[in-house]
Amino acid sequence: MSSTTKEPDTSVYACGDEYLLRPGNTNCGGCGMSVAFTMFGRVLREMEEKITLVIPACCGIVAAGAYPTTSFGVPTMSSTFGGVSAFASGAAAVRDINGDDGQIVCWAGDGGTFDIGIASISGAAERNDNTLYVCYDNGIYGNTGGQRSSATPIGAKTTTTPRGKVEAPKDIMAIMAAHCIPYTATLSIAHPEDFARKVKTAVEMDGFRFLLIHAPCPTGWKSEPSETINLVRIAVRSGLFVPYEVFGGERYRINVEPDWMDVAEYYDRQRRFPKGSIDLNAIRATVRHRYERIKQLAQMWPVDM
Ligand SMILES: Cc1ncc(C[n+]2csc(CCOP(=O)(O)OP(=O)(O)O)c2C)c(N)n1
Ligand code: SF4
Ligand SMILES: [Mg+2]
Repeated sequence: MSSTTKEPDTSVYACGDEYLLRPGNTNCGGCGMSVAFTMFGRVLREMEEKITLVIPACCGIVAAGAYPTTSFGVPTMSSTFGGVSAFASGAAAVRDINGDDGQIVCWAGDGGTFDIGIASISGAAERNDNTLYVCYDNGIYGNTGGQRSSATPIGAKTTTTPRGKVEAPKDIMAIMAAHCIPYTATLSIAHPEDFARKVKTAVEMDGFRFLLIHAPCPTGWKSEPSETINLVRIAVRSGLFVPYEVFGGERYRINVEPDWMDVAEYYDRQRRFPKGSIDLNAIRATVRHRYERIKQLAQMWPVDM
């Protein structure tokens, strides 16, 4: 071993591994969830924070691989969809009884969060159970071949919306903030410093914390794997995805302002929006309205008061 080789810090990741998500996993090329996982793991490693993962059915748990090998460098529990937060709350209770430290992290997709797990998530949030919930939102049931979820954007063609989805996505941030939990935030993998700061902010707090990550799925979005970061960057620039944070359910802060690049740039780079399935002018208006609403909340109830 050369003198420059870094010894793995076995106190951080139980397997003594450098990685939260190891290379050689089965995720698709350009998978936004994989990028987010790696970024998330680096921040926790830097903070020397121990992690136990709780992952329901989703691409996140498929990435674990087949027993006895695994792509995860930390202890990982595979949960049912409906019980994801209940599993995590139980693990957190055991951690506390044993006097252990570290984070119990739920890592779940939009299907598991917006739709199927919402009851147990709401219960844990209402009790303010001491867990960190991370939802990677690819706006689709990716693992099962691309069905719609309630996070799927208007106009997107999925296997269950062959002509394009009609309904607008559920506002999960508003739902979680309404639980008055200590911290609720949106994260973009195109803004690594803001991403890292928010993970640190969440980790340094106790109680139920909720992070929502915009995570392109090239397979479901019919986008080029090399476009993943560009897509999330355009989403922020155009106001489609607003990086913001909410403290205690009432103090708001926008972290990256849009420069109002045209939203068409976002839609043109994906082949999941059939011709005529979207009205770009209506989307532009909705995006402005949503941004103005968050902005007003941030002006009325700023973080630094
Ligand atoms: C109660 C229940 N309903 C449905 C399924 C089938 N199922 C497995 S993964 C999945 C999609 C998950 O979507 P999401 O949470 O968004 O994660 P992604 O696959 O996109 O990573 C579904 C519907 C299941 N395992 N359990
Ligand atoms: S289907 Fe989508 S979310 Fe799942 S591993 Fe592939 S790119 Fe990632
Ligand atoms: Mg999904």
